[in-house]
Amino acid sequence: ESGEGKAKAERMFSLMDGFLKNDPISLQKDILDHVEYTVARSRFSFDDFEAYQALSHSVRDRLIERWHDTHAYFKRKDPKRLYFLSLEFLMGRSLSNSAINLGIRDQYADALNQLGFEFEVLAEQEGDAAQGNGGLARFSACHMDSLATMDFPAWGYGLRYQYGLFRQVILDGFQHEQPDYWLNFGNPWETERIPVSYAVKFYGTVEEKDFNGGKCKVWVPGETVEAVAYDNPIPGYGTRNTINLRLWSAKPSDLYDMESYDTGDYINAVINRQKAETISSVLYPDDRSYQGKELRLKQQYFFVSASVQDIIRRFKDSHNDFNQFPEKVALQLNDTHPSLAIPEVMRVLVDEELLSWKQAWDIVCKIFSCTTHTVVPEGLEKIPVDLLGSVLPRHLQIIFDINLSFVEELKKHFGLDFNRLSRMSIVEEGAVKSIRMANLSIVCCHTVNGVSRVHLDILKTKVFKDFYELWPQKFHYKTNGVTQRRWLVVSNPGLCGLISKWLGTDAWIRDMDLLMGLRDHAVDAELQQEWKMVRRINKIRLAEFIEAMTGMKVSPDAMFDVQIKRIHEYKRQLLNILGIIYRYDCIKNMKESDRRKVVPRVCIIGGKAAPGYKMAKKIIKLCHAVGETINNDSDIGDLLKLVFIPDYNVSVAELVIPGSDISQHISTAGHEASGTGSMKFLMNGCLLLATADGATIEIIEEIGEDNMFLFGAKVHEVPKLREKAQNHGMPLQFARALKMVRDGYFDYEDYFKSLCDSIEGGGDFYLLGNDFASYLEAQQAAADKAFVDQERWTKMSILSTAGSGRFSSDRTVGEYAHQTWGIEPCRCPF
Ligand code: GPV
Repeated sequence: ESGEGKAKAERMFSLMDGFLKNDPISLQKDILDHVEYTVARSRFSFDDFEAYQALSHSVRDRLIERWHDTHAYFKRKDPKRLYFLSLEFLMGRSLSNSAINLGIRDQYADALNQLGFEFEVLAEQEGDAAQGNGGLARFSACHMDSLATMDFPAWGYGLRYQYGLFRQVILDGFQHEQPDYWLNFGNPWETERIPVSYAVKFYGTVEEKDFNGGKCKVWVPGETVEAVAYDNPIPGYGTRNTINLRLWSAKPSDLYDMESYDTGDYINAVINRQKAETISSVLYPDDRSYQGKELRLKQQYFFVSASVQDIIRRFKDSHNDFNQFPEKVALQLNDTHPSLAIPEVMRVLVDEELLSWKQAWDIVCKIFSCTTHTVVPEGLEKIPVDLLGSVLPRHLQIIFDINLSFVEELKKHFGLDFNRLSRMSIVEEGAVKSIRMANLSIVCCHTVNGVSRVHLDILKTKVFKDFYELWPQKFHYKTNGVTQRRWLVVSNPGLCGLISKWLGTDAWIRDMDLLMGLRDHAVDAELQQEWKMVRRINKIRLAEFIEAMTGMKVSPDAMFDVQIKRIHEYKRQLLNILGIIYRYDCIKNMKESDRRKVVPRVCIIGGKAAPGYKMAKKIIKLCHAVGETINNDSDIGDLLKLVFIPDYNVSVAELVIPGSDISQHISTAGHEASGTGSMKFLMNGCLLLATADGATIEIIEEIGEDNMFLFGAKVHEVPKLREKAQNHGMPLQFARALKMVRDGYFDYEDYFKSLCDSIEGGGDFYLLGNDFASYLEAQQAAADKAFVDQERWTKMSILSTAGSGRFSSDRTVGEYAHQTWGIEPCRCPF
């Protein structure tokens, strides 16, 4: 650095007066300054929402300091960086999480107290950032937290949707979708980076130009849209490292449509420009169903192109040889949604950086890896060739070229096995010729990761069998995890305090394996007593929430039995509801003496159905109809309640999970790739009622079968049982519960007919009938009996938490870093 530059920097630093201080007076002054100057309210009069705004700006200032230092440090050290590309991030609220990760939550709470405010109350003011659908999107969010905490030099990239996942409103028991215009109330966590913007091209033609004695391709676009960066700081816990989640927003481009200004129709030209913004306006709310929509394709490319330009610009800032690219860059694709990054990198390297095809291909093969989250081939994305050719003409050519050499390689390896060639080809011939994005990803990624052990088995033997035979070394699994910062520290402070007290340290917040130490105290009467107390307080909080949301009073003495997740036939919420109907019917027909032995139960169900998913919507209605009958039946009283929690999201989960006694993870074996909800419940000492599917199989290994309630067919039994289900009738209890629905016991029998038909008459694809008896057994014998023995129950609960260490996303991210990305921690000094 020049002497002049250094002098200037020193002068600026002396003016800054060092970093922001965290003593109560400084924090109070800071908050009040933000009230006055940022929120523009008088410091003598502001409400909870304004206090929340000022508070979050104050937290954000501290995040920005660390963010700057982290990035300056990364720049100086120049380690290999990971870029995590995902179309969905389900971040939820940021305030508590940020304050806790910065290590200053309690200082803020004190400072606020003296101003007459309560930290928790202000935290409740924040909206839920729902830029994603479900598990896949929460996976991205948990990974960001772990990447930051473990000091990895990583960036997240995504789209900044103006409308997040729809709000679920229930009217007369039916789901209605309302737009989630979450930015209405401002978003203090993001920073718009006006200078960081890139032009993204669409449509047009590809021309050949002479270049240096050869030919090169030039894409002449028909439309150009500007991508502007919005940065969201992600603080690690117990470290200064604060990484970045960069989300792109679409703006009209200056280059846009110059000609139309000459036509004299100025007003329409401006209105048309505005349409550019629709690209990032709304999140698609259907998880795992691909519809070949043009807007969705444009979203995917928009996000990918801006991210790739940004990554290459950063690389070129300090490097001039692309051969070093793979030593400095790893690109992780979250499912196939961002897989257009592959032809995009090829295009930039070949057409713009003028590398040879072979050079570019060698680089591409070294930098990409992906995670796949599905088990069903129907869930795989396919883009019609006509659509891709029109929106991205150059990318289609590149994909065809990649496929050409791939098919040559296949012929060498397998000979002229045409069936196999046509199954494996990136291009699907057929009524609608399309591009198989999964095949493209597998061909170009050096590693394909499944999300649990059994998931990888299914990929190897079914979904990607052909590819596994060709490249067995490419296929791996990293069992999912979730971050204990959000799912314990933020959401269950009571239990956290207890864990730290009994372990004698809070180091488990960065090292979850330490939780095993709780095993030694599982039968300690004192811990058991404290454990029960904390759990009871959480149940009371949940009961209050239920009353506020639904008007229903439930007793915290009852057993809280919870199933919260997206509504899907394979997740079998219907099995749960039919079980509840059966239980209701039993109680109704009981002698008074038997009733006294019934463990009162509150069944809680929550989740959204994709707006176009008819069966899922019927399941929501059935839940309400059954609840209506049961909850108003004076014969039943408090013995059984059924509550549907509307608008399930991350913040609701944070409240419900710590207050649950048992939770249900009851997918038909072989259908849930991993499941991550189960892990959050496990950490919080909630017992699992589950099938041996996805990650549950590995949970069993950690905590033992005795500490949970297992039931149902196993993965390998399912195909045979499916054949049998065609020929055999239903078990009696099952048929009886179903008949009540059919016969209109809960009204709406016409509406529910197709739901009943989907499981009766040999079509019981998800094997509800088959698993029903063992489901009831697990529910009654195990869960009811165990609950009565509170000592045993509490022991199981403690052992659940104690055995949850493996399911921290820190473990998962560590495995990815080491085995897939080849990155090392880069810890910014304090
Ligand atoms: I594919 N998942 C999801 O949330 N949305 C999708 O579109 C697809 C998968 C989920 C899986 O269903 C879960 O089993 C898994 O735990 C989660 O992704 C994270 O891997």
